[in-house]
Amino acid sequence: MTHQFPPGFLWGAGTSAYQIEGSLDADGRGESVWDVFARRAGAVEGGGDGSRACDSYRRWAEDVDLVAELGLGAYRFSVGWSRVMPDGRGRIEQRGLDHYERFVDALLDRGVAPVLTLNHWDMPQALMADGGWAARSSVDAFAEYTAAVADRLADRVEWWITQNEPWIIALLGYQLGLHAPGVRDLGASVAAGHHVLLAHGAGADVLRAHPGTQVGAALSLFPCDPATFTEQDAAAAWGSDGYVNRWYLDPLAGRGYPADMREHYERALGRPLTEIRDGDEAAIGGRSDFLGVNYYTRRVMAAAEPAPGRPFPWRVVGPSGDVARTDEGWEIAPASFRDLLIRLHREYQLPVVVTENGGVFGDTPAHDGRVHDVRRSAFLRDHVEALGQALAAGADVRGYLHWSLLDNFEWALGYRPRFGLVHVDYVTGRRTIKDSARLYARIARTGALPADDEPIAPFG
Ligand code: IFM
Repeated sequence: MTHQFPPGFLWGAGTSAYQIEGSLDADGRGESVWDVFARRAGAVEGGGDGSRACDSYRRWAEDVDLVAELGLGAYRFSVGWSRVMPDGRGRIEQRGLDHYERFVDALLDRGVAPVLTLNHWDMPQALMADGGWAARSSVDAFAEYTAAVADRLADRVEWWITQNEPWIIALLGYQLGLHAPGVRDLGASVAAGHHVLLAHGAGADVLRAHPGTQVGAALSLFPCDPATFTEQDAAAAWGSDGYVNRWYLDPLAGRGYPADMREHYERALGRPLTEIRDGDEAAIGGRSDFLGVNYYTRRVMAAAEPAPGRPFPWRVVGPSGDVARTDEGWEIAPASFRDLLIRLHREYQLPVVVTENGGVFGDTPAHDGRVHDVRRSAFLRDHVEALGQALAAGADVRGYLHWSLLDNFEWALGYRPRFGLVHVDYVTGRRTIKDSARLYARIARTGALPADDEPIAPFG
């Protein structure tokens, strides 16, 4: 089936500051938690860091040209928090804001809608003196930072994403210690996740004072399926859904935290969740104009006894049999994407923007100088088709932002995984548009999927 997407549907691509910018010392930038974490021995595969990345802080005009050349209507990027508030609180670095103002103006000049993320994991290191997101003071710090960026840019940026992937911040940053700031403490992770959501509420309140802004948080959502038809595995899937999805969706939608997951946390920690105070849930809910959805794959779950390193009675077992996978081993599951979007519409009723979707496919330039990433093209096609099916079933989805515009620094995995529509040679900085980007340009221009056998013209 070929779906015709509605006029005005936002087709775009995304990146984030630490993953592409480099120039970590430019224009008075302060240290971020990732600067410090990446220096830890063994923290990043291959020992890389964001000091050069795609060199986008200097090559930003080239990136804007790429977005325009592909005919995309939207570009999602993040503001480097420590470029604007180098000390975490107080002093505002105007040179950082000048950079993003130039960047936003260049996008607007090209008819590209900026989608601005405020926190894509690069909290100023100075805020770690209090405990980072584990400390409640992070909420006020985030509101201060939001006000500084909004005062400069809210007159021209419509789409704002306060937080990127609260669960991943809590899980990898504070529970497992695999991302910055490298904390391994379940209690700290609950506090961090809660403060990230509270900060969404505080940031949204700041942005609402600026008319015409649309505010949302981007959640990493993983549909959770039981491995078998047993009641135990069904309960494991539901528990995992509480941990990964509902713990964030429910409070954002104004329902407060789900009671079943609160019990799981309280049992695992052996204490009540005192970090969630009276009035907090009311300060998180009802403040989102849209829900940002980052979708990559699903989780197949089985019941398991809690054990050291496994605080809850479930575990990820993965799909059985031979399934299609990306080069990172993630199952490619577009039907779960469709079902997720339909579920969100039925259960949460918030308009959705797909703020991330993509996969790792390691293709590099071939003998003809082009990148024939046929598997990314197939991935894109299948997910856009699933999105069309969700729209046809009534889901209120306003846009799709592919992850990522560029190959970039993939956090603890370093530079090996390539998520880009555009290949980046990290030695020269050279950008090469991949075949998948040509397909995507075609989709963005026509608002429909081309027939399977239609040749991919350059951009015409
Ligand atoms: O690269 C990341 C991004 O920063 C956040 N969402 C998931 C992507 C792929 O792992």
